[in-house]
Amino acid sequence: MLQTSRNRSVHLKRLIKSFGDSKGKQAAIYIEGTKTSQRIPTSDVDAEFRQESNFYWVTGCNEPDCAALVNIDDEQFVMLTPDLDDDHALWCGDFPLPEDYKTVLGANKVISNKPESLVKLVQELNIKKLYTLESKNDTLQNTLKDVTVDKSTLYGTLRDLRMIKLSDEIEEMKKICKVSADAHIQVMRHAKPNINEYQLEAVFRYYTSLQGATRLAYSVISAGDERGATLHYVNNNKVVKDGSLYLIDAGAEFPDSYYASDITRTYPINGKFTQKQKEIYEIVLKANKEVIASMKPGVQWVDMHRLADRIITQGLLDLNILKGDIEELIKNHVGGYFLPHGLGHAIGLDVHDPPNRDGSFKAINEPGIRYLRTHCELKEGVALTVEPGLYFVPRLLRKALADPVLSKFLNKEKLEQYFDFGGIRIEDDVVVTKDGVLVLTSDVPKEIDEMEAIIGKSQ
Ligand SMILES: [Mn+2]
Repeated sequence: MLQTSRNRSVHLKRLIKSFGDSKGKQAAIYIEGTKTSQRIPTSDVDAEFRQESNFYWVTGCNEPDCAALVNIDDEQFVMLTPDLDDDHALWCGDFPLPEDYKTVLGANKVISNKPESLVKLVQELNIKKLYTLESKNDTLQNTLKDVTVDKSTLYGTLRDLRMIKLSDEIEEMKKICKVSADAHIQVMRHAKPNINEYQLEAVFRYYTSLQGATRLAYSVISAGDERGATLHYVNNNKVVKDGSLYLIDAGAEFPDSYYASDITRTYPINGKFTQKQKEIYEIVLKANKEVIASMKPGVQWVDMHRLADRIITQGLLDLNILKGDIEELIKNHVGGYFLPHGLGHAIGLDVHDPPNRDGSFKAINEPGIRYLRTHCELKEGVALTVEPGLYFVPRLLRKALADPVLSKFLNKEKLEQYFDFGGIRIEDDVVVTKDGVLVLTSDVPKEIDEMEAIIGKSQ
């Protein structure tokens, strides 16, 4: 059922303000929520409903099959809601009435969510331009023949607004991060040699569900042995061998407030780091901690990626896995073969909060950093993941070894000893404050001795 969201009216005001240039020009914002659907089109099983995040951010509405229109001229907010009947209530329970959308969500008007109702509304309000989002099934321009439908502006506007979290949103993020953090500790306690990856995934799901966070923010990556080097491994069905590393990347979300958590820890499944594991782990830990200590308003996120890349490159140089001059290694992007993904991404209502996919920054076409999903300058309220990693991906490394330039920097004999090592990633979620960051996931241990004290030791 509908819930009051304190952010909702503030979000709506910020959105309208962003379209200030369109005031007095008969323009409106139109946004659709998630429609109910079947899991498979021919089946009789409903797909799990999850509200579209932009729609939720603007309206605070977590009901299916709704849409909203915001008239920029007079700031009126109209909800379009599904026509539900007693039959619907019989199977699915009670549903909100038009009055509820007004009193709980602050809608000025509530109409039926049908194409003809939208056409009538747009005519009544004399709207000439509609800002909306791209959607797969969009027949809006055909429905509204006399209206200019702009599908490109709203995405970037909402992305930039959603980038800055208000205090209520930070509170929501703290809550979900705490739940996920506690579950990560439980996973550590349940770890033991020869356990299956799905059993540890189940521990995470169990402990987050127990706290009401019955949904995952993304598919769990539960990876033992060399599978930790597969960045988005989701099979989670193999036994984790004694002596190997275990990587778990998992975050839950609450089913009605949606904010995501995204945490990764990597540790030996048997609870004791070998010297070899320790050496690599400490490099990643250093990158994680130094980035977090360097983050504050005004800092460029791209520079933080470069800082992590430098720490990892230097670490591999110190271990004699790489050779040569550090500046030469950096210039040739050798680190990108070991940290082949971006340092982190915006997080909020979505685990990957809207990335800059609309060409608002020029991607840097270099190994690793090309996958950075955002190029923001840090500002108070920006929430990001910090997730440096160090992976030994044989496929990638064989390519580097065969490259006449890169191979000069690689100590082949030493490197080959790591081909079955897997990968290490340490991921925390942070929010930028006035002069630094608040780490939302600090409850999950990441120091070697702290983890060794917990792994395999159920309470
Ligand atoms: Mn992440």
